[in-house]
Amino acid sequence: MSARTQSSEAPHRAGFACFVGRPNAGKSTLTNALVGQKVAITSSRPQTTRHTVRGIVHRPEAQLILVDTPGLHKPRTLLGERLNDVVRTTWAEVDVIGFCLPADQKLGPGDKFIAKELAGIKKTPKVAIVTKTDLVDSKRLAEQLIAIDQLSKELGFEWQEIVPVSAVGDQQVSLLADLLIPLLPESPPLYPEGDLTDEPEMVMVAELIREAALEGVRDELPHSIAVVVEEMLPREDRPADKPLLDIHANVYIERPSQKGIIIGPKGQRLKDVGTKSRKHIEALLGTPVFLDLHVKVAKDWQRDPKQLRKLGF
Ligand SMILES: Nc1nc2c(ncn2[C@@H]2O[C@H](COP(=O)(O)OP(=O)(O)OP(=O)(O)O)[C@@H](O)[C@H]2O)c(=O)[nH]1
Ligand SMILES: [Mg+2]
Repeated sequence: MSARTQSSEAPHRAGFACFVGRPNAGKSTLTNALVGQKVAITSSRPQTTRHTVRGIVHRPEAQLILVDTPGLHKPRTLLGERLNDVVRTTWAEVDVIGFCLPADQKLGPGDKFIAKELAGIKKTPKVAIVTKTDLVDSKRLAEQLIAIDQLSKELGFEWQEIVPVSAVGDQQVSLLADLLIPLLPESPPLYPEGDLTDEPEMVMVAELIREAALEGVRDELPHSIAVVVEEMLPREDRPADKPLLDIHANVYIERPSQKGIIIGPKGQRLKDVGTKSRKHIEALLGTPVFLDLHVKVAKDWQRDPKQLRKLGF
């Protein structure tokens, strides 16, 4: 940590740092670890994040607003193209770009492609973040650090920092914040004290349902799932000390043949998704919830502009 950030006379800083990288690189897990609370859903399936999610880190001397983005990938659908556009718009607007590269995978064409695009954004400092360091030994980590340094040199720019972190092992996570903060502009706080995200509750609820629905599904199905909360209403006629919130949500899939998998034998799978997500929703909202889930087909929604609009993309 530099003397400047420790000094009580240091000016207050506030600004935006985005996390970009390939799908599954650990961007959302890192965002949650820095914020200290789950603001973005995560999963072992690639392309989990589908919109930018802001997570806010509060320090006495700074407010660091993290912008978690969808993984940048070779698009195969209109949804994929839209997600990539979101990433490119985001990195053009932030104060610092954090490029996440998993320690347990050698740099691939996907990483190089992203680095090349980043090289073109001259004005914004770029920090390379080596994620998932708990999965590798120190020799492998050293090789990765060298490869990442080499990559920027080949492309004619320098990383402001190269930081190895483990969000799961809680290693160097707060150091990363220490290194990002000096790269933010001088500014008063941009969000009220205590706010951890600006995600609307309805969106967070839908995401928690999608996260539960993603668990255990394979192949194309994770990509086919979308969730929309239709209504959240306090149940009438409940005593003040025993409130209940009724939540009605639709789980969309793309083909009638996928319906059976999502619902499961005798509806058990959908029931499990409901039970699991309800726990997280109740923790988020701080109130008991009755969750009503319906599975609907939105035919080929990932490729259909009209359906995408309906689903909020
Ligand atoms: N061992 C280990 N696993 C991690 C770490 N960070 C993330 N993961 C795992 O990596 C997988 C992907 O994590 P996400 O945070 O969803 O990745 P992402 O980059 O946000 O992925 P997209 O939203 O699809 O672009 C999940 O299974 C995480 O549990 C880490 O520090 N250590
Ligand atoms: Mg993500």
